Amino acid sequence: MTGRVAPEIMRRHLRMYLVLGSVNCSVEPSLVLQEALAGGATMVQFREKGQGALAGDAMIRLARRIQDQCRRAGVPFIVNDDVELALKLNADGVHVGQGDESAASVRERIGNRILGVSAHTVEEARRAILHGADYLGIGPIYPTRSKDDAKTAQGPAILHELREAGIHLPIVGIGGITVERVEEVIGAGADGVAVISAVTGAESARKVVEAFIGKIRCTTGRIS
Ligand code: 3NM
Repeated sequence: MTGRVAPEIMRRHLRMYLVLGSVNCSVEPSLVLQEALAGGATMVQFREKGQGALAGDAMIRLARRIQDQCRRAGVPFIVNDDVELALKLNADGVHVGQGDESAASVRERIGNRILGVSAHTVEEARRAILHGADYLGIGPIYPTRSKDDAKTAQGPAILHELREAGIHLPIVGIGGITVERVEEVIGAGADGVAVISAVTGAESARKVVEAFIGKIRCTTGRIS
């Protein structure tokens, strides 16, 4: 890699960001992913967390399979939290929360790979930027059942507040986002949506992702 990802490229990657792990899928995660990629998912995060999450070799095998699918589809593969795993697999990036290793130390370890940081306030967002984040994950925007330790939903207003405070870094909203809520989330200042259950729980992941993409295109087209 030659340098840090440019913000304009980052914004495009964030448009329809699928987050998934085996815990979120009632069928093989690779099948869900195949459908989602066919529908046009723009970036993928491997997040193997929660009750019944895989560990050890089984977890690494799944991560490699997902990475391989992302590579074929030409979309970035991001690893949640686990910097060791990201480096071992030569992933495109890492996403860390506030409770994980400090973003500054992650940046040092991952070089120019993509660094995403979860933030819940303007202060956390500013610190993440100083520490070298390429994008911010802001959530939960709406109530979610996909994260055990999720904070209280803040609503899209937090996105607006961050933009009003002069934060221009690419932002993705996360938590309870459905196709019907895209307009509100993008309209409040996010560049894209990060989604688990609306896609992994759908009868057709492909159709839902296509619907997300259609809605995002039409909303961003109206804004920019
Ligand atoms: N992080 P769903 S909310 C992984 O607020 C994650 O930082 C969140 O899943 C945060 O789309 C969340 O099913 C879960 O609500 C998102």
